[in-house]
Amino acid sequence: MAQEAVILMNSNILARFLEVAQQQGDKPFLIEDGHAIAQFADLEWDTARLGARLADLGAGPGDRIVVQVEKSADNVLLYLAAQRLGMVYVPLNTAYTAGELAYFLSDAEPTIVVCRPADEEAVRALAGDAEVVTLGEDGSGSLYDDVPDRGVYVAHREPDDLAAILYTSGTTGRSKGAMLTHGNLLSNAETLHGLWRWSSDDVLIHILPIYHVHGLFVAIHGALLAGATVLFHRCFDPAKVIAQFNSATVLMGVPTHYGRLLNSPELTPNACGQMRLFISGSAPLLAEVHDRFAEVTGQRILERYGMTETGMITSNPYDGERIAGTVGYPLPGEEVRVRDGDADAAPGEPGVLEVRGPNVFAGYWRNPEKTAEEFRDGGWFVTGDIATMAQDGRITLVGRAKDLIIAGGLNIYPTEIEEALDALPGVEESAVIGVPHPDLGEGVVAVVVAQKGAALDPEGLLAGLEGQLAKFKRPRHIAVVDSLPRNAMGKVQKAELRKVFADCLRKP
Ligand code: MLC
Ligand code: AMP
Repeated sequence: MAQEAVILMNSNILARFLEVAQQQGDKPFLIEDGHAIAQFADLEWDTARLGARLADLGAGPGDRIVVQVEKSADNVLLYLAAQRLGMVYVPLNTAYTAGELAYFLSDAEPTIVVCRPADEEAVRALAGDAEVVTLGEDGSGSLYDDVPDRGVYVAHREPDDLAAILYTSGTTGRSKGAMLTHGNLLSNAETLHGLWRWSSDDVLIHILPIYHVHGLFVAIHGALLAGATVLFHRCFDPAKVIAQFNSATVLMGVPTHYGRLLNSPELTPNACGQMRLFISGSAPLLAEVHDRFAEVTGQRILERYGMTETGMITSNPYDGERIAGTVGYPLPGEEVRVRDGDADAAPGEPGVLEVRGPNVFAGYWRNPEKTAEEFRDGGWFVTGDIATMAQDGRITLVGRAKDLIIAGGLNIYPTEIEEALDALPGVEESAVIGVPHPDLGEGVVAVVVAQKGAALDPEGLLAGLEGQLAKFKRPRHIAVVDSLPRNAMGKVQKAELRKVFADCLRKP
């Protein structure tokens, strides 16, 4: 009988990144303020030891690690070390309150929780049996207390094994954990690698948080797969970023970043130096911002569209025409359709955008009902975005079927805020809407009706929300009104409210 060679391909995304890292010699991976804070050559050993530390804490493949810490090189290494061990990485926005965290911990049931040193006591009270370790912005904290002088191998993972769970809110009920596999993450990273012409000569300016798809997967994965150096920023300072255009090649941001760059006197026609690619996504980029950026810099921003559940779905072309107000074409290897009921919408006609492909997530964590609701036969995922598809396949987003506000690239679900407001004393009901905001794109406005005899004021209501909701979700304007406009079916007419309050946040 012929001997068949069995080749065990490891689909762990870290295995791929380490292959690339090995070819980068002594090139820095992360640079902050001119200093190398992580090297490609060290990734193997650093992640091996940190992986051993996580193993010593009792974790193994498939176990969840919940991480709510400030952006730092150590945070990036922690993410990679978790992948090394085959763990499922669950990053959380640092703005989430203890109340929000309690839910994520009970849902994810992690083996390890990594939090900021200052939060340790509060997190321990919520973490049950999980091991709690701390990681400060400066690398302090108990995570590094007992890192052993031995490493762990890169765990073998199949393409369908989970690499991460990212929580994303829903229009109803609590946040859902989108389960992303090694196959999802690697396929999206490889597609974007080719499409956006990543190379090891690239230098990425990294200004995004690393608890979302955009900053962690699109940006960090893109650089790791290319062997590109990253200029690391913990917060966004337009002047500092513009000063790096001479030594960098790629920038990724949300529209708010581009608006702020444009408002910065340092952005001049000669400022763009070496830059070859400006990418925007996570929220609609106003055509006006796109055009002004092109006028000032001579560079057309490349707008792309994606979701937590799917990674990137469409992109304007690298070489072809980048048209303001459109999100370009479906990525290679992915299929997109625009549905009007059970049929495809005619070219140019609006419908709900659906996507399928290797990028589409494996479902919502421990929530088969929600998963079933969001998929159509044949594996099509329903995005909830309303789009048109031109004859040539170009996609334009024209609205949302989901009641969602996107402020500064962060998703905010009105229902969650309405529920919190309605639970406050004296509140009869409320409606939360998004209205134009010059810096954030959209801002949150709450329209509240008082119970009979109750006196409500906006300051009191805001104080009532304190500690319950992450700050970025809090209304920027609260109006107390006698009643909410309703249609014949009794449904609150939010479109009406959006008109009435359209100008209330125009001045930031
Ligand atoms: C901060 N604040 C916000 C806010 N960001 N409020 C509403 N919306 C936001 N996005 C509030 C804070 O709570 C704080 O309130 C005040 O504004 C100042 O905070 P800050 O930290 O100084 O803000 P700043 O640094 O200016 O942050 C703005 C920002 C940031 C745009 C740089 O929000 C950001 O990095 N956004 C990117 C989010 C992102 O990565 N999205 C990708 C999701 S993935 P107070 O009361 O304390 O003063 C995805 C898929 C895809 O969507 O396609 O990419
Ligand atoms: P999230 O659930 O945080 O991943 O956000 C995904 C949502 O952000 C999408 O469903 C879109 O509504 C929105 N989005 C992402 N990219 C764009 C874009 N380029 N233009 C408009 N909306 C976008």
